[in-house]
Amino acid sequence: GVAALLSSAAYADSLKGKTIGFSQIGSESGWRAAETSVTKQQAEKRGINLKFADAQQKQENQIKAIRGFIAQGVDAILVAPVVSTGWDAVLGEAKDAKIPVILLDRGVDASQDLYLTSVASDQVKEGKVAGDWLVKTVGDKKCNVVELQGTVGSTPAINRKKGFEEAIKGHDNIKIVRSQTGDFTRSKGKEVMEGFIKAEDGGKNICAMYAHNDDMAVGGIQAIKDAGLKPGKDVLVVSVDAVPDIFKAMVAGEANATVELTPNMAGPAFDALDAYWTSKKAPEKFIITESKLYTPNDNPQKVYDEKKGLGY
Ligand code: GZL
Repeated sequence: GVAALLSSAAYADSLKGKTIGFSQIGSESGWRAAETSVTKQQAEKRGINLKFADAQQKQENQIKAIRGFIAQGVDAILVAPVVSTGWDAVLGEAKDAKIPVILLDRGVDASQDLYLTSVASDQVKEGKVAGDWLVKTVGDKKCNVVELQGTVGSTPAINRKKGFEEAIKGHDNIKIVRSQTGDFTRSKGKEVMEGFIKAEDGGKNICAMYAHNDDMAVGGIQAIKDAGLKPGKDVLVVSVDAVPDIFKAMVAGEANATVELTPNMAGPAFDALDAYWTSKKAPEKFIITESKLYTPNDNPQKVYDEKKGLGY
């Protein structure tokens, strides 16, 4: 109908018919799965021929996929880099092949001229927003925190830790007593939280669990319940992503706060490519997506219902 026609007309032709490779990390979390489905929807809308490669969270598979895209002579490459180091060589090969690379949702420690632009959230801010919420919630009450870190060496894990520590600095009543990676997955989050509870006298003196993503938080919530404790009450639960299942936990009174991360990193990436190909002008180097705090005061059932329809 006309609406569809108008919406497709909203996208410039410079992307139509182009072949773009997407090296995706894997499907370790609900958020990652949503990013994949949104990227495919965005490509479809723009008439882009998307070549998708799932790396099962292994950097060597991402590097292989990128080399494959270069060999195919794709027009552009999207990469969600699983860790921040080890990209210089392969990004250099893409540059030599004159194929623009756009980073999605995580950063790299490579020089900025090796990629056209990066679309990601301000992950230090995400950690800060989470920490500020905890500071506001506990006041000057003693609060021992256990932290479920994301994938070791990934920018979200590094930055979300940094931001949270900034927020609790100067509040000596709040202390991170245990911190370990749960690799952004539910199963590992549950396993690590079980270890924390065992190590912390059955979890009695654990006041809060800070997870770098909701999937690890959901796993941790199960471990808290298995230990006979009440998540959301005995142990406060704060995390990042705002995926549907954390709102389901909020409705059940088992989670307290999450910081939203949009799964639509590809939309701004494709728009930047379109601008670059149309105007020959390089887009801004860092496109930063919004971060918003959600708590049970924000009608979690309604948010759950809305998000459920967005490709999670
Ligand atoms: C953050 C993104 C993280 C999500 C996790 O930008 O890289 O990776 O927060 C996902 O859910 O595993």
